[in-house]
Amino acid sequence: VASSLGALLNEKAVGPVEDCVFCKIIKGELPARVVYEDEDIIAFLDINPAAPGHTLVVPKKHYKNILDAPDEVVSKVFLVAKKIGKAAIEALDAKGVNVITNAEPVAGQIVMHFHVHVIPRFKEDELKF
Ligand code: D5M
Repeated sequence: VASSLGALLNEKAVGPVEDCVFCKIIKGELPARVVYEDEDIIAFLDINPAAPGHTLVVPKKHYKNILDAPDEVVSKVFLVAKKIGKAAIEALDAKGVNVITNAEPVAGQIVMHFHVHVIPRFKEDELKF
């Protein structure tokens, strides 16, 4: 009981967060160009793409960022990111991908719902990360 109680108290997921733009997309209250969806994860095109096909991979449960999310959620998100990276190479003829996540505003996090960026890279696209 102690360990399950401890686990419950450490559970950082919260219900849909009002004013969270990604929670709204997940609830279908805001449009998104969805490229992948399963029970736990949704992935959609970034509204402000750094490169064509720039995709965000997002857990459906709200966690603030990678530091707050349980390991299983982090694993699932990155496995989907890998799948999307491979799809970008196949479908868009990208030559590589950046897979990145920002945690906390000081690191550039703007949307406070955990997400991973998959950014297809093309020869000589001159992006800097
Ligand atoms: O990146 C947050 C990212 O989220 C940023 O690249 C823009 C993107 N964004 C914000 N609102 C939307 C909507 N409505 N659809 C799609 N993409 C969106 P961060 O890592 O927090 O700096």
